[in-house]
Amino acid sequence: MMKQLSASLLCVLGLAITALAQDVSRMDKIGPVVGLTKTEKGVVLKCADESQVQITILAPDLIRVRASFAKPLPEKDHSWAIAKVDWATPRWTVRETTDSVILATDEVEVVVKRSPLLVDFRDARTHESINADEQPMAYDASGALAPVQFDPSAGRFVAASKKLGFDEHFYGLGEKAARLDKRRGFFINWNSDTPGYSEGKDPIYQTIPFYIGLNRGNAYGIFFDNSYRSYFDFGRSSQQRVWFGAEGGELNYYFFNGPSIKKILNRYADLTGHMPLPPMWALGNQQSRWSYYPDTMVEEVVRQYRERDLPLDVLHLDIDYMQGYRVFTFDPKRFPSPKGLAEKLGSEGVKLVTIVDPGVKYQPQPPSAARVTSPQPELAPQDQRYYVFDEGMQKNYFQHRKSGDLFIPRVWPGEAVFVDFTLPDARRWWGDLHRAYVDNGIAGIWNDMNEPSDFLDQTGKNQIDVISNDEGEKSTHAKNRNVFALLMARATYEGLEKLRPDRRPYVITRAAYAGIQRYSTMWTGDSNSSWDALALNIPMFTTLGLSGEPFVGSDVGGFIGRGSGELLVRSYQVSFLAPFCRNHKVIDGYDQEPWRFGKYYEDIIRKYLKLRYQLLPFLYTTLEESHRTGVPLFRPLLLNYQDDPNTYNLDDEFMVGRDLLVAPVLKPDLTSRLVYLPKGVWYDYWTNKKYQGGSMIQVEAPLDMVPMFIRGGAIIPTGPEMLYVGQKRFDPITFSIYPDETGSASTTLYEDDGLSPAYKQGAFRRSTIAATRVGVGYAVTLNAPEGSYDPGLRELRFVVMSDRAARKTVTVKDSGSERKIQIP
Ligand code: MIG
Repeated sequence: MMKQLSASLLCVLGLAITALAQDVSRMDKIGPVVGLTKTEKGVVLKCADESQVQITILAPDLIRVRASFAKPLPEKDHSWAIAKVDWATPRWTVRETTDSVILATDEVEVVVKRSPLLVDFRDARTHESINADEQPMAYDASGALAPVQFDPSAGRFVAASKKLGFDEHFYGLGEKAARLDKRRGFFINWNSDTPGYSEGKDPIYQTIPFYIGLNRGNAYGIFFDNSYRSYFDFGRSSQQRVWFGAEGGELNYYFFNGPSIKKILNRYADLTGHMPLPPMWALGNQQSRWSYYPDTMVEEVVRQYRERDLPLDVLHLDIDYMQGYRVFTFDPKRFPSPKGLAEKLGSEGVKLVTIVDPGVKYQPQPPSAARVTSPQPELAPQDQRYYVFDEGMQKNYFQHRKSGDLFIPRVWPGEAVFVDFTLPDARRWWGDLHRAYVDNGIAGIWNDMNEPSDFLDQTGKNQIDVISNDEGEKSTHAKNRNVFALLMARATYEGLEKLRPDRRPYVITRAAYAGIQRYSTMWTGDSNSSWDALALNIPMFTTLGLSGEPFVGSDVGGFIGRGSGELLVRSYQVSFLAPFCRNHKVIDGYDQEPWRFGKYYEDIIRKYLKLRYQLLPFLYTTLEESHRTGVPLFRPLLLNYQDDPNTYNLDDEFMVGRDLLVAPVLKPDLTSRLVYLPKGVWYDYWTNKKYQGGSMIQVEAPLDMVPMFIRGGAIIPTGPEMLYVGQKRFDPITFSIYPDETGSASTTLYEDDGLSPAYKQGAFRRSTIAATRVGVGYAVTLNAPEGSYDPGLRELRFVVMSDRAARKTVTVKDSGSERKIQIP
């Protein structure tokens, strides 16, 4: 029965996709090149059919292609995703042959064949093709694609097709409920509220139209910066073609030259923005529930955590803290003194994060109704008048339909309105409203429902005629849906930054568009409490990392459905090393806090949470690397071992940074599993047993143990055990040395105040540590650190882990200057 059902489902799906793909290959093609204008940064090609193609050289490894069909390129050139537009033009050349126009940088050669117009990105040195058009760029001139077109008024379907390599692999594309390698996959981007999604559900919450192709070990990237509903086909409908397209807008994409994935991620971060460092406590353990209320319940949860000796940094308040789901208010009965509560929890080392949805309760009142006159409007009764609605109406910041009617979706408060976040003034206003939280000691903001979700209609059809100002363009939902969350997060981040300039903002979002990392961290929405959903964590986190979003996590234990102690423990064994580690559960779900299944499970969970806190110096160092380089903390093996094809499809293991490899158990009742270790020396974290990598090994994995390995050549810095970030200083710091074949190991340690934005001005300390074997002992060099931050005098311990029996520890005082340490 199930088999039949899924077979027929597949059939229907297959048909739909084939039809779509055929349409793309039958689409109208851009005309041949008939003229060329050279500009300072590239060329504009004129085509026989009045189309234009602009090729812009941004960096030796970054080239932009922009095409308009049957008309000139528009003057306006704006994207919410792009962080950097002022690129210093690198050295480049252009030459023409009878059949081609060839642009070249030191790295890439862009060969544009004139007729038919085909773009081929080649290696400038070898002249080998890296990524080439399979067909000319295409558009839907006749509107024949109407059945898939969401908003016919939005414009025409535009698409590009690329040759598909026989052994080419695809990564990225943001938040997809799919495995790591996207080869043969077909995906749609249209931000959608999809509770209880499972593998294959598409689209889900986010749109990151950026992917990485990996062909014979060499990688390139493509960022199709188009916020309309978009499509990516990695060889699902054709053996020879990859295509991507969108239901409107421009064909506008960026080509990133590798060959290393890390280099591409670095450039992608330059283009769409680097993730700023969140406060260090964001790496602490977090707990949530839909919903904890009243205040005494919140206190009880924290009390339980402390009584049970479980680390905790953050507690989330879900929608029921508000007065009738009115954002920027507190229910005066449930939370009479949010400030008092924040202070109380603060003394236990726990911060509060409140959820903020985009839906502002629609609350028109007769003019006679009393105004909110309380000095703290967010705490005044709001049933007479609701200050947020009143102000937004008065300032005309809410979205309207084309007809001029106010757009009134239905969300948690019932009838509601949405802010037009494309308006800079509206963003500033929304940001300022967060005073209601900041003044009450709320430490961070959780943005939910920002697809934006509408209970009346989740497809977006009911919003299709909603207009956004969009820099004066007054465009429709078809263009603005996918950037709504990005702009809301931006308003939130910029608001927090302004209200509390000496603190790093902490924002977490469900929906997103490319560039979101500049403003917010994320979690993967309403997952299931199931083994399948747990297994999906790894490809989802690593894929998000490969899409420019380093700070990721999911509801630990799963959000919807019935969990178990075993599932919760295994879930922590994945998430205790994810940037975002938060247990969360749906309103009608069974309780899921770490102690809810009994002491046996609680004890194991405690062990992993404590280990997370001990690893903070290592995790924070790796997070700072993500901020600086765009290379994520939570990595697929292929990111560190790009030349090893055994890693290309591997998504039941992950790495943290370069040095830690984790192979969690993702199925019930298992007490051992196979683990792939890449070439090199590896140490079992628990037993210190040494392995030679390059093969699969079978390892024990009883419930209290997650298989974990340290790369030979690594030094792992750890701190003391703690219950919350800031409870103790990082004193001592222990450097565990895991020598490679040659007896060497090295690392860096990044530190700063963990709270303020001063690190951007150089208030950090980066230390490099290297160890080499000398006779039977080790010589350790601690280089003079970089940066102006001074963590104060403390102890540094050095332990060589090569041989557990003969392990030696040397402790020195950290003086902040160059040191040579001998380990006998
Ligand atoms: O319609 O705020 O993904 O984490 O608990 C559901 C209530 C709205 C969805 C979020 C979930 C949150 C819930 N929200």
